[in-house]
Amino acid sequence: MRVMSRLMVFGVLSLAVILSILVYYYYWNRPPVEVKGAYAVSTGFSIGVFMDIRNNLDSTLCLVEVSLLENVEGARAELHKSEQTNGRHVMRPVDRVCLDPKSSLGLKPGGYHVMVMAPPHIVQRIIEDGVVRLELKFVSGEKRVFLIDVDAPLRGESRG
Ligand SMILES: [Cu+2]
Repeated sequence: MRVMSRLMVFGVLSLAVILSILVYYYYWNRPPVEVKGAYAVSTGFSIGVFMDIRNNLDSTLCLVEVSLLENVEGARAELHKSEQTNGRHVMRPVDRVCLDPKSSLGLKPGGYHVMVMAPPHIVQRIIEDGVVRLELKFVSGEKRVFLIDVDAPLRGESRG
């Protein structure tokens, strides 16, 4: 019995140590900027790219530039915001998207998004491997720059 209870104490202590290490890595050792759940939707004339961004810094973080990593001529990537204006769905380019300290933001249909624009045959070439590759440039409140590569798998096509 005494051996059993010693084993149990040892087990509980080991578990506590392992849990502390896990908590440390997940919460205190998080990367400054996290991008998750990226996906792309093609209309045939353009590609919308959507994702979740997390700012783990203690300062504001702004997405200031998006660029296509694929080696194709004649395509450009822009940051857009979709809005309802007089009951109509419109989108306009924005020069930055900012996140408060320790906050998340979803780039999603109907809101902020990345849009790749190109002639249809170039759009076809970009999506033929099923993935849209982007580089995102972030600048933090204390002027640190973060370059993050994102692979956005194609999630179907829609016309219009
Ligand atoms: Cu757009």
